[in-house]
Amino acid sequence: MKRRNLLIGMGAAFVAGCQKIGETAPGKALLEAAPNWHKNLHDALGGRTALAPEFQPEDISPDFRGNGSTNPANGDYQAQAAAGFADWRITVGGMVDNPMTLTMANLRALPQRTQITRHDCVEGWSAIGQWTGPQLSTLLDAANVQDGARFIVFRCADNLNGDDYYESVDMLDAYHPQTIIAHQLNGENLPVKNGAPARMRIERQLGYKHAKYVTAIEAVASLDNIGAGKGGYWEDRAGYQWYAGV
Ligand SMILES: Nc1nc2c(c(=O)[nH]1)N[C@H]1C(S)=C(S)[C@@H](COP(=O)(O)O)O[C@H]1N2
Ligand SMILES: [Mo]
Repeated sequence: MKRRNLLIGMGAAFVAGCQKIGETAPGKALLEAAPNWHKNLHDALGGRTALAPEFQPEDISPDFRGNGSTNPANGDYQAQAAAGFADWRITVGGMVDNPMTLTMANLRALPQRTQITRHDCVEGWSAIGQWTGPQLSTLLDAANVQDGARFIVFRCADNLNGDDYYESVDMLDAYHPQTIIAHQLNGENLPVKNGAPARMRIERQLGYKHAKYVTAIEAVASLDNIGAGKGGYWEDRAGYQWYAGV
């Protein structure tokens, strides 16, 4: 099913279209995925499909700091990094018709999007960077997400204080045009501190949603049995909101 077409259909007429979208079956499912007031408010304001602001090259921060995990020590990450991530694989699976396994060369061969955006961390810092990578929607369309799927889960290579980092978004953010799997920051391969070799950019969301060191992308119907069931590492651990719209 092509939820992307629904998004394109929403476009600028989103506010006026809210009711209409709510009447269609997939639209209703998307709106029902709203678990909290913040997301509902964002929906009501028509902000869900709007683009995040994009900036100019002169706005780029001289140093994009690393936060959270900045050099994963667990698993075989160090060996993979030493090999230039030649053996890195990203799987696309769960509720999809065509599960896929991608190399970094596969990711780079897809149509690319480059965007200069501001990253906002809840710890109280922001930075502007230029990110390049394929849109997540390209992969999801190729994998053909099944009708019952409501969320996309991102698995990460790092283990932080005993728990594997992971994150999740709903289909509106998954198919948002600025949601990309970035493999470049400011025109260079991603530094290890920023999530090498690939990390999510989900530009309508706060920093902790932008999963680094991505190893797997999974379509699921429910978040209940993943981690502690709250949809992400910080959501499980510290009660951060699952919907972190900016
Ligand atoms: N795998 C993984 N992804 C992660 C984190 C992490 O610790 N591990 N930290 C998150 C947080 S809180 C922020 S603010 C951003 C930081 O991205 P940066 O290191 O590129 O600044 O990554 C997010 N994604
Ligand atoms: Mo953060």
